[in-house]
Amino acid sequence: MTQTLTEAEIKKSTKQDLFESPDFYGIDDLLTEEHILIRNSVRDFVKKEISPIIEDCAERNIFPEYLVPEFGKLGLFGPTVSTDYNPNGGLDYISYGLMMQEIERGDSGMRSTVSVQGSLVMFPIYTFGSEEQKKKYLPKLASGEYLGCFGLTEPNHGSNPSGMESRLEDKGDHYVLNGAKMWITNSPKADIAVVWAKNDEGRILGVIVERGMEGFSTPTIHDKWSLRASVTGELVFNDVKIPKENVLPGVSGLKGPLNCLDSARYGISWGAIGVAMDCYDTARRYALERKQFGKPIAGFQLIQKKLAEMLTEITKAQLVSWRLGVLKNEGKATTAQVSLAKRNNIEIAMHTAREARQILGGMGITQEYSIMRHMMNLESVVTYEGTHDIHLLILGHEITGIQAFR
Ligand code: TGC
Ligand code: FAD
Repeated sequence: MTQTLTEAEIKKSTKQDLFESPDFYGIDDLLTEEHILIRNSVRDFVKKEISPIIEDCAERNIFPEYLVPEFGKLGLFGPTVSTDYNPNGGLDYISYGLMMQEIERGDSGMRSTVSVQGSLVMFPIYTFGSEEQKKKYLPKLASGEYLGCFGLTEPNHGSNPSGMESRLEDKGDHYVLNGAKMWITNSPKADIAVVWAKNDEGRILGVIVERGMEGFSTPTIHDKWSLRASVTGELVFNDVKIPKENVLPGVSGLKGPLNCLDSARYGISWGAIGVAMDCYDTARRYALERKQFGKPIAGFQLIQKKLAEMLTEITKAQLVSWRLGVLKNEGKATTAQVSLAKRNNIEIAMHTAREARQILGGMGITQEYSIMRHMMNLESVVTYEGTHDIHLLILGHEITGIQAFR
């Protein structure tokens, strides 16, 4: 982790943050000095490197690719991976969550880049990969020299990945991969893809596909109104020869990709808090400055109701994600607990963004403020990594023991 702030600056910024970034229940007291240092370093980076360029990138639909090695230097990629493979690794899940919160406060698309690389590419290689695969790929992914992507969703199979049609045909010393993946974050720029496909027995395997393999292409999906600073594409496989050493040996079945999703969804629960904090902070400042009927609009009860409800929901979301982080550190977090956090925190972020936009009146729809960009981004965040309703059904299954998906 690059230390960009002095100790004195950390104390100062922490104090200011009580004002800028709500910590109404003193959650900072539950964090270690290292957590606060990490959080403030990423916050500082976002203020200096992301906030000044992000509206322009989103408007022009440009992925700021040059930031990928900077994210690597800051230690954002795979922070929970062991230091054997990631010099910036060895951190806990609270550290990871705080990083996601701060990056997504800047932009959900930037958090997407980071969480795909860490939770959906490095995590499966680290957890299910061979020693050779770990040594070959993890250090380059950690530094940002390589960018990765994760291929699960297909044109005909989104919420129901078990129906996937991509096939790995066993040819003795290698596999042949055919099929297509859709809606893949980072794909047009990725050096490698972790791809899930069925073998001859219909069992799901994970394979590492490298850019340049014959028959492999990554067309871009254009014209998104959401996550415009993140690049999204397809993965197309036409008789791609996959060496057997590129198969992840440690897992088979849907539990492979779903295990990765548990980690990424946890990070998103923190990221959504970052968005809500940014919207709340923007609305609060605006309400104190903007005057109507001879006084700041912050003095009207209806505006105070909106701000009070935002603060309440942000505080509840912070407590949920902090506790979930502790459970993850102890290896006790369940999929249903992760679903509750992802679902709840995105919902409160969407509500906070909508209310904040209203507090800004007409100004709320302009690019001068971040709120409309956040609102558009959240339409993807509420859909990917399991839709809002899929997470409700995961909770319904947990509560009743009855599966309502099929
Ligand atoms: P089901 O029968 O429930 O389970 C199949 C097998 O998987 C096991 N399992 C898990 N294992 C580990 N972790 C979990 N969270 C697990 N959940 C289930 C389960 O025990 C079983 O194992 P086995 O050994 O018996 O085979 O599966 P199902 O087919 O009924 O599906 C359940 C459902 C709908 C919840 C699941 O498929 C699901 O989560 N669907 C949503 C799909 C999704 O989230 N896609 C995300 C794609 S990646 C993405 O969006 C990245 S965006 C990144 C960014 O830009 O930030
Ligand atoms: P569908 O599955 O077709 O769902 C459509 C609607 O039907 C939803 O409202 C859903 O909740 C509902 N529905 C479906 N099944 C049921 C049911 N049983 N009961 C009730 N309602 C149901 N995927 C990857 O693999 N890798 C990536 O990197 C990635 N990045 C993405 C980036 C972006 C910007 C976006 C938008 C998506 C990304 N995805 C990625 C895909 C994402 O995970 C899927 O979009 C998501 O899982 C939903 O699948 P779908 O779009 O096919 O919708």
